[in-house]
Amino acid sequence: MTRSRTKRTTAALVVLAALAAGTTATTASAGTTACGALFDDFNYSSRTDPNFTGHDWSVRTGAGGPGIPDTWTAANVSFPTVDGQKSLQLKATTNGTTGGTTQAQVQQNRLRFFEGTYATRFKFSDTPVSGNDGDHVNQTFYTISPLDYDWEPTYSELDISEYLPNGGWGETGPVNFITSWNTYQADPFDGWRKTTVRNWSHAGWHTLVTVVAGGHVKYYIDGALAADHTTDDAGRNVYPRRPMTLNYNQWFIDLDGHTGSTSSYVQSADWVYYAKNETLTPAQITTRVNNFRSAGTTHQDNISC
Ligand SMILES: [Ca+2]
Repeated sequence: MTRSRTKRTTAALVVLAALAAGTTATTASAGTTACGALFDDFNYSSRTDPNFTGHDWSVRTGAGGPGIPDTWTAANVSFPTVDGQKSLQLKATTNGTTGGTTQAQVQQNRLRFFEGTYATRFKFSDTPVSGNDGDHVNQTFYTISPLDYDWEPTYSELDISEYLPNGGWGETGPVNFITSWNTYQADPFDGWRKTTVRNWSHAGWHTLVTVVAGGHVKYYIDGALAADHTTDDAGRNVYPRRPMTLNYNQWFIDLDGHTGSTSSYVQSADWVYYAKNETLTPAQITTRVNNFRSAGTTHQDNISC
């Protein structure tokens, strides 16, 4: 239960901030027609590149969780070339103390991600780039809505990947949690959701595809179906019920695994794609991304509903 309490609380704050900025939520229903897509090859010079922020991305700073509170650090977001591909890279570091910890988060600001197909090419890391291994770091890609109040019935969240290379949340080895949410209460934490646990190493590059259509949330990793979620084990709907934001973050679920001086972990995303209200196969996603690249297109955003 410790697992999600801090996470949920803060994620909601982030989205509420987006709402306060004047975002308008829209609604959609199953079976609506396709209405555009977002593609980003993360071909930016830095986190302050005006094209990056101009494409409706923001870098989180300041207070709140999940993980170690108040450690969100803009400098931990960069755009290096990773294995030959310009990528969005998020770093998290810790020396085992709250004051010596930094975490990173990037998000699409507007609540416009709902039904359709999500995809990203993501590099998980099992080991730190410097320092001792063993920290309970969490490498993520997810969508989330506000929670307007405890047990709010339209709350929606898809944790497409929460990867803990050193375990945690009851696991002692590398584990990838895929979770679809119904709703929750923040304090004391209690929540309703469906989780698929993949307790083996996911180190390296993987293509994560999630299809949200017709009451099913289907999660694919490297083209293979990893989970098909409809309800939690008590029959409560975990299919999204409202538009969400799109997010990456890397954070520490606790500092219990730390030894030595500072350890640094990185996660990378080569590209992201979202086709609104459109059901695509992993192979179709690959074709579309290849077409963008053949055309020299590093970013396109024509989501129109
Ligand atoms: Ca790229």
